[in-house]
Amino acid sequence: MSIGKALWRARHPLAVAATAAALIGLGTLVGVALQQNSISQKGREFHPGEISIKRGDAVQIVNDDGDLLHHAYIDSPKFSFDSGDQQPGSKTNITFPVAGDFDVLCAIHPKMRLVVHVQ
Ligand SMILES: [Cu+2]
Repeated sequence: MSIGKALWRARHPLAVAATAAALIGLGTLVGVALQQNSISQKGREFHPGEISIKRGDAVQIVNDDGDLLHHAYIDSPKFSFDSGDQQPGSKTNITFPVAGDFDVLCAIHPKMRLVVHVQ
C-alpha cells in the first residue's frame, strides 16, 4: 500500500463525518422551512393563536397535547374545513384557497380558537 493511499484512508472517516454533518445541517434547514406555518395544539390552546399567511399557503396543525383528541374545523361562508378527530401526535394540513380572516375552532374544546389571516 502506498503512503498516499494509507493517508487517504486515514482521512476518509473525517470526510464521511463532514458529509454526514453537512446532510444533517441541510435536513435541519428543510425542517425549519416546512415548519414555517406550523401551529401546535397544547394545553387545549392553539400556539400561536394567530397567524398570517398568503392565499394558497397551508397551515400545519400538530396535536402536541399528550393523549388528548382535538378536532379542528372552519365554518365560514367563504371556506369550510373539517379535520375529523385529530389523534395525539397527528398533523393536519389546511390549505387556504381564498383571502380573508378565518377562525379555526375545535369541536371538542369550544374555547380553542386560532385566527388565520389570509392575504
Ligand atoms: Cu381541542
